[in-house]
Amino acid sequence: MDATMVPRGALILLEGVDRCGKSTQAKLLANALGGVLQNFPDRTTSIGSTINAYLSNTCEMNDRAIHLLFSANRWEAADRLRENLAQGRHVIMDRYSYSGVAFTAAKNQPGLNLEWCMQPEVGLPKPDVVIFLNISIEDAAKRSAYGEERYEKREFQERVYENFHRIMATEKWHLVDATKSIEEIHTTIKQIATDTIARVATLPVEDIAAFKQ
Ligand code: Z5A
Ligand code: MG
Repeated sequence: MDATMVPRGALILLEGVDRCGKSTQAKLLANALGGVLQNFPDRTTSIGSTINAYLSNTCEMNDRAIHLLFSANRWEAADRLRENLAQGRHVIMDRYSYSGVAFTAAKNQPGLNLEWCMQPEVGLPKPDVVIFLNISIEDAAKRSAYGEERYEKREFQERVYENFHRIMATEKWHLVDATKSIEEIHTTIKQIATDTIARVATLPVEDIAAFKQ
């Protein structure tokens, strides 16, 4: 590596079911690493505001159309993600493509299987590491009552949980026990992140991976 070049940043993803603690841990990790925090859906964009309207049940939408909007919401952030990584900044993501796939496929509609749901993600930056905060729906539901948003229903959440576990059977994710204390989980996650940062620092910037067919 050229001495003037900065090592590239790491793309770190936190995934998991509702209430597992993603947002809590993503904030803590971003602070600890001095990294950039990126939530999905990003409700601050115009696509994000349509997603917000859908999630809060103020509009209806075709299942495929909303799925593609969730994906478009990632595509509109993709250049910025790559730029941050190239400039040596670590990006910590709170949900990403796998939430997109696990939630839409949980609708159990004909043709909306995991494979179809993953197609619009092809070409997006692939996380360097996926940290899955593992907790049962039963334990997660004890943290606070489900709210009013569209997917916040127990039976639906059970299917999302199963989908996440189907996806992870084909990927190398880090499974972290999300029933531990916030501090214990943070320590575990920080170690995984630190190892990942060291691993990717030697890779050329052009090597930022993308989801493949
Ligand atoms: N969605 C989709 O359909 N397609 C997509 O492509 C994407 C998303 C990206 C909105 O997501 C919805 O969009 C979501 C998936 C769908 N649907 N649902 N349902 P969101 O990310 O905006 O959702 P959220 O409002 O942030 O909630 P969340 O993600 O479910 O929560 P969380 O971030 O995992 O948990 P938290 O806010 O950090 O913590 C929850 C509570 O537990 C809180 O009171 C904490 O203080 C407490 N907590 C956290 N950690 C612990 C521990 N370790 N012990 C005890 N208590 C804890
Ligand atoms: Mg959250």
